[in-house]
Amino acid sequence: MGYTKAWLQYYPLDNKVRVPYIRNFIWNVSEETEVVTSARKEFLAGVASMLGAAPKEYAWKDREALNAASEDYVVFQLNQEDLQKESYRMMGRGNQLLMEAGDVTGLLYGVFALLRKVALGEDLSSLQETISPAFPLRMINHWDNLDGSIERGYAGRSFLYEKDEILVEGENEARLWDYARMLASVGINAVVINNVNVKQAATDLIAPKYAKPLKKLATILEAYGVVMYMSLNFAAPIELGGLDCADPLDETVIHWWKERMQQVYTDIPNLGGFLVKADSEGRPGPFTYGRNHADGANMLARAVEPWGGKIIWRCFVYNCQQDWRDYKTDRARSGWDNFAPLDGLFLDNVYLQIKNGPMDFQVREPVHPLFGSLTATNQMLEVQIAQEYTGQQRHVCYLIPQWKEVLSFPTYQKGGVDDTVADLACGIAGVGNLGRDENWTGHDLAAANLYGYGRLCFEPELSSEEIAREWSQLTFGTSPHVTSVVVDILMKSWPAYEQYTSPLGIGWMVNPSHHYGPNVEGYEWDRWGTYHRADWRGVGVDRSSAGTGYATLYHEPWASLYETKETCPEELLLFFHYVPYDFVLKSGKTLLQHIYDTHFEGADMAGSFVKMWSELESEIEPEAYTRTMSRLREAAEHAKEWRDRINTYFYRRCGVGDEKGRKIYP
Ligand code: GCV
Repeated sequence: MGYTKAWLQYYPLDNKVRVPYIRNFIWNVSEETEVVTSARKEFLAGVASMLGAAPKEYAWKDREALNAASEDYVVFQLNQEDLQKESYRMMGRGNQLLMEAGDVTGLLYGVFALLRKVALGEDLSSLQETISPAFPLRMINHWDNLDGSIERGYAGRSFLYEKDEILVEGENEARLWDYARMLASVGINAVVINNVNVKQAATDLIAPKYAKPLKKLATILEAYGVVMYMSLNFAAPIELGGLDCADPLDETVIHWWKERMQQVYTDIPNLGGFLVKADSEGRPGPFTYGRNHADGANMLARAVEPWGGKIIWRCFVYNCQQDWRDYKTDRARSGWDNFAPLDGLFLDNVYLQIKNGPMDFQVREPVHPLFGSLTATNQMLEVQIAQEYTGQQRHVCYLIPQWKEVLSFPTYQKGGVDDTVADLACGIAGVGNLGRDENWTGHDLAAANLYGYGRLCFEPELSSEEIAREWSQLTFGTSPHVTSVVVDILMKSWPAYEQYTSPLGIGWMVNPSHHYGPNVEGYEWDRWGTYHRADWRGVGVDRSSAGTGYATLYHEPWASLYETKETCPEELLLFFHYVPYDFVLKSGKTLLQHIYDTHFEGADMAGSFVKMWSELESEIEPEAYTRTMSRLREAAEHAKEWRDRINTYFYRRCGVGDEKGRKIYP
């Protein structure tokens, strides 16, 4: 099946606009790596597509002639002395634009940045900028299974696997090249290719049988500066190696991993390393053997260390067999309780991957308290681009503002100076939202999350609006009307989704298992530690020091602010406190009235997205227009379902109606 070019459209530019520099170029790069080839190919194709003619190449010695004829041109070259790896600098001077890069990957990023600026119609003549990525590790985590399914995938089946085969041949190969281009165009430099829940065939990815296609996949990605990683099964010594245990301190186990890694790295020398989900949701891990997570991670880290490999170890560890009657155990605490005491014990090539919040990618959560608590451990932030709890790519929910809030959160580890999550993290991982659908992401507007994720990892200071604007213009063209409508919908979407779903940070009011749609008590009596504790008087979880003590895991002033209902940021009120329905919020409304109002307003907003989009009918390519319209309509209806279920639930709980007399089903 065909697929779109997503944001790499490179629409032909208006002939009347004269774009300086890019018609002529000098490729003053002697290195001949695959990445250099990709960079050059991208420049040639991008310019040809936008200008209708390929750029003309000149030799270094032609500069004087070009200058004498006042012809403008771009010079591409490396400058490893002044620039860091993966960085680039663009300087417009007279008739010359000098594009320099710290290494070949920086050159590739520079080319994509230049093409982006041209496509956006930016003024190149006064360009003076040096850009370095904010985080060295900028990853996508695929949750793709080898049978072709995707855990929490909302855009069709996997384009990486089918029937336990890796799809690196024929038409599938072409798609992988385009995928690598998309990633590089926004600066993503690493990909974990399989689900963290490593089961069945996926355990064998480290066995010789997959070496050949894996090597090919790694080579395709590498040509675009993307390093391949894999998720591994901690119990592989048993399931693959036939040993009787996977104890990380057992000599036979240690030896088995070393040998396996030697083989894997001999086959795929450019492999970045491994991602591990251990002792989590039924996956095996060091706890089985009475060992801790530092024992487990370090054992693997030693095995990959000779090849410069990294072990990325997830902190998503909690008791998923909880009893709802147990008010002491708090799932929100578990990541901190398991990992904070191990700070400083991990080897240098271990990276702890920490979800943005302490629960699980809800529409609103506080920032994970491990950020700011670890002082001597490599930390990575994990966000979910896949919209598991945020509408499953059937609702529009632009998540860049959420991630920006997390990245700019001051942990106060160093008294509020240089201690935001962005300051402390050395990498970001985003759970991918891609699949085999024609538009890659199911909902056309969900591609803004993937695009924005990459842009944010590179330049976190970009605003959410800027990113939305860029994405809209690159995807749909530069019509100011289209851009303004698309940006408006995107910017309103997360607040609207938050309004019509579960209120004030409490989360979890979804249908169990598939997590789509409202079910207020769906998780209330279950074993997953996900309770909202609503009764006839109020709702929320007491996580103050009088409750589970979770609020105390933060540095001041957060600990004190979270401690009381009066000082807690209201968007997180029910996460931290059990609150009576008649509690008066800063707006002067009661909690109950706030719930009613936000649900009516949010659902209305979802309805207005349909109207806003309909204005674009004649301006957007028909298939994309129709696909998007059908999802916006579905979401608008579904938002009403959310509104009515939530409002009715609370009405039935306390018997107090809406002050404004709107319809609440009895
Ligand atoms: C890959 C949540 C999801 C699971 C996911 C898990 C994780 O619980 O619902 O599908 O498993 O997070 O992040 O490991």
